[in-house]
Amino acid sequence: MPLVNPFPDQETFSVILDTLHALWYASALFFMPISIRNIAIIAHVDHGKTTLVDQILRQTGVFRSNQAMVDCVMDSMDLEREKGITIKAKNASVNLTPPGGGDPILLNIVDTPGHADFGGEVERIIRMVDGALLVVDAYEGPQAQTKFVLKKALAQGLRPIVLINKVDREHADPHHALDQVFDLFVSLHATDAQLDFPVLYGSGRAGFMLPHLEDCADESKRKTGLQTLFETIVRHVPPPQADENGPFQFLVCNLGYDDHLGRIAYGKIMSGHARVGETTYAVHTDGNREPAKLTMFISFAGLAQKRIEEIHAGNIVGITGFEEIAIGESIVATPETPALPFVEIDPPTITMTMGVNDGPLSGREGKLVTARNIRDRLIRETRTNVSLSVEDTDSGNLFTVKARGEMQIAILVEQMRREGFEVIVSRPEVIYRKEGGQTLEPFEELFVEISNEKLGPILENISRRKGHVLNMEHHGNQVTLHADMPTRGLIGFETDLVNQTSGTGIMSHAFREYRPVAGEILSRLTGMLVSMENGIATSYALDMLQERGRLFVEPGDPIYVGMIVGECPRAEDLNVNPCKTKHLTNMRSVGDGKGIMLEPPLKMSLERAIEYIAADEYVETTPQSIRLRKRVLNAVQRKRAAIKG
Ligand SMILES: Nc1nc2c(ncn2[C@@H]2O[C@H](COP(=O)(O)OP(=O)(O)OP(=O)(O)O)[C@@H](O)[C@H]2O)c(=O)[nH]1
Ligand SMILES: [Mg+2]
Repeated sequence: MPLVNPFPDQETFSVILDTLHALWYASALFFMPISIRNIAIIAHVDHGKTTLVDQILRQTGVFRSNQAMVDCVMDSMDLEREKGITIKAKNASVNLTPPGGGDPILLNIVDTPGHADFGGEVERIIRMVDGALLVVDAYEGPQAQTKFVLKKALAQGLRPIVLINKVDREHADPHHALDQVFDLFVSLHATDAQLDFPVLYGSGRAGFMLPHLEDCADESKRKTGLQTLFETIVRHVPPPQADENGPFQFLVCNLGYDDHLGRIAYGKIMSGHARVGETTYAVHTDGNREPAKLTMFISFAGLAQKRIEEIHAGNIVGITGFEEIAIGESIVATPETPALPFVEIDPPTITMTMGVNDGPLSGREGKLVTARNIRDRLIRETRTNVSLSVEDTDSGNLFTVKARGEMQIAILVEQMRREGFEVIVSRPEVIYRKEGGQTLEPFEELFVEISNEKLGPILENISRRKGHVLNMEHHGNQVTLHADMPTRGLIGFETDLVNQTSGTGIMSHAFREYRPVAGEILSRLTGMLVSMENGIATSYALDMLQERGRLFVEPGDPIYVGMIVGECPRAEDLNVNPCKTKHLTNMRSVGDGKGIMLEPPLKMSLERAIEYIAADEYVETTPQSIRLRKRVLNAVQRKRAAIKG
């Protein structure tokens, strides 16, 4: 009989240890006296926010020091992991020991996304915190989104702590980065108190932040880790200005959904306290008040969430009981308690059409294909994604989606593909405005970082897109361009930048303001190879077609009339037959495909495809495929439609 080993193997042992540790940590947070600090971590994309949060979690005991932990543990969505970026803001809580000892302090941390398209997340998160860590890459210095998030933080009256991060990077210039940060504070009209910001230098990845740059080279100082940061937070960030004895007022800053709990409203208790079972009132944007019983409270404990019975002013928690609540709305004690002020966030700047896949291959791969499915999904998205809006169109099969940028749309469509949706998507267009008889369009601030030898072609590209270079800074072999460009010109610019610099150029942009329209911008300069047959692509046909341009399909791909199979250098489209087989010709067949060398097809990412297509085209997306097609599939009808305009 096999002996039962009373000692678990190493892996099981490790799981038991982790579980015990998590329970211990959660109970420590649960019973401790409540002294609170609420902070947001804000920065430009990739400047190291989520990596820093990893180290905060480690160094405050949420994870055991030797416990295995994935990098950027807060980036928990599949797409966040794959793309290596944060898309949604997320909360965590840790326990800090105050500098002079005493009761622990609860630190609520909100990690925010740095990509401009997800700026809406930052705007609403900023309202529930009392302090911010502004993370700046010591090599890149402040970038477009640094300015955006700092502006929002300063406007909210926060006094950020500046972290000059990644000092370990080659060619990092922390002093220069700090100078630029200071100038940025000044240009954003920071108050004297805000200008007097504390600065720490360090590396989030290596897990240290120190008050003097020289200390970063000192091994013994580095060993103090994030201790100085924790002390600075406790000293510099004020406890929440919330009145425990006032009437209950809760500001909804984020929404979640759980299959068992229903809708969860996350936010901050601005005043008062509440117990589970009490009846409170949701004050909706239209002024309507809806009563409901508070069914559950959720507080954060490390990365986990804990049920609690009572909530108090100043804390950040989740509340269940209100199904129809929206971000920016309040939950208050009585029908008379005033609602908290609703803060408008920046408007969407681009619009596109999304709708039912009406192509001949529709329904082969996706399960969710009807207008009803798509509409419900889009409406659901707008409830948690405040910077997105959806409108019906005259056609019941198409919807207008408004967003901050094409990346935001691409992420939504990518999520939908994974959930089993099939949709067609148009090219994004900017949202114009009429003011005093004049048409205005959105302009953005653009930062581009390229090597010197690419300067000529990039400058030419910027000017073709009606951009104006405001500043050019050479450092070593690199040059940083600061420009001003219509959002319209920015669509497709990133693809060009990647192509023109072989992937080495980086860019960032952020909305600036609406201004009079800048004039015509020529978009794609090439025409398309459009199929005039239904069938399967053959190597024989593709071999002939590749003489005419760059192909997007490969032998065996299903093809339909009106589908785009490649790009040709001429400006006009060319109707082609990619399904032609040899026996249709007079040549003797020796097996189709033998001896044929085809260039690998150009496979576009969803994001790239969306900005690549022209106004009379769609991207067709299904769980397995991304295809490009003409809006009007039939060639004759297409020609007629083009003539009609
Ligand atoms: N050299 C160096 N690299 C770092 C450091 N901290 C983070 N990184 C790297 O920078 C990249 C981006 O880090 P993230 O933590 O995802 O940045 P983020 O600010 O959260 O990015 P978004 O949420 O997408 O805006 C990753 O490849 C990290 O490994 C650091 O201190 N030094
Ligand atoms: Mg991140």
